[in-house]
Amino acid sequence: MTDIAKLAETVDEAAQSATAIAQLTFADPDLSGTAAYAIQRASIARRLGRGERLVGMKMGLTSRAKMAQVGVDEMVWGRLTDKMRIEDGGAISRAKFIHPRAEPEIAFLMGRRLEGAVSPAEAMAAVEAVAAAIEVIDSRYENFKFTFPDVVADNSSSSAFAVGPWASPYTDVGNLGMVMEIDGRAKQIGSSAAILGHPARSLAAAARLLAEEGMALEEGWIVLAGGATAAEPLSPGMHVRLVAQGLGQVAFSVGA
Ligand code: OOG
Ligand code: MG
Repeated sequence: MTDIAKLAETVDEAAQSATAIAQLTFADPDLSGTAAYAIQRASIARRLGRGERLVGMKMGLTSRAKMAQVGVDEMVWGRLTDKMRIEDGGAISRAKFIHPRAEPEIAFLMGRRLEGAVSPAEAMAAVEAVAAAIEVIDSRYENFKFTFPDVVADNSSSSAFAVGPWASPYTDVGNLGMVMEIDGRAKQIGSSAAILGHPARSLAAAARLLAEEGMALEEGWIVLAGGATAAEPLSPGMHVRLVAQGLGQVAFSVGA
């Protein structure tokens, strides 16, 4: 029997103390996806118990580049809390992370609740605004290595995110050029089309996957569609900026 509460404590403490842990599947090779999502739920419940607020969710492994970088080829999702939010133009402290990486994303702001099986067009009709976003992922596992159940239990590596200015929901986000710069130099160049062919597909998938856990995308939530390119490792002193065609930019810096 998988001890959900114990493993939730393990991943939560690893995140809080920025200390890498061994993959859960080393000790429990049969860890199921269902148990992994239960661990994620319980670990985030611990955060909510400390006063954090659930503000949305993020989709992960929705592009080929991302799947290839981490060697997992199934979509995952994770929960976002208010404490993970980086103000646009703000800073993070490198010391609070284990081995952080940044990736370019598209964010959706939900204008109303969205639940279950919906088409991408139906999903977009529930969106109030869209924006360029950068997610900071930080796997709690040693060497940033994991299997599907490992990463799901670890809240799909969610650790921080910055969202740029919100734009009209009628902005066509289907094929926008995305350039992620570090210290003014382009490091990752891609298109939002890399996200399942269209980020709206990721939003529809989010509603479907959440329904499997008895959840819905709630009004006011932020949803990240997933990295359009591979992620870039972060070090102190770096300035990270994403420029997304038609959406503008979002940036943050990395302190010690
Ligand atoms: C897993 C999380 C993936 C994305 O946007 O694809 C993710 C990871 O790469 O650590 O956030
Ligand atoms: Mg991501």
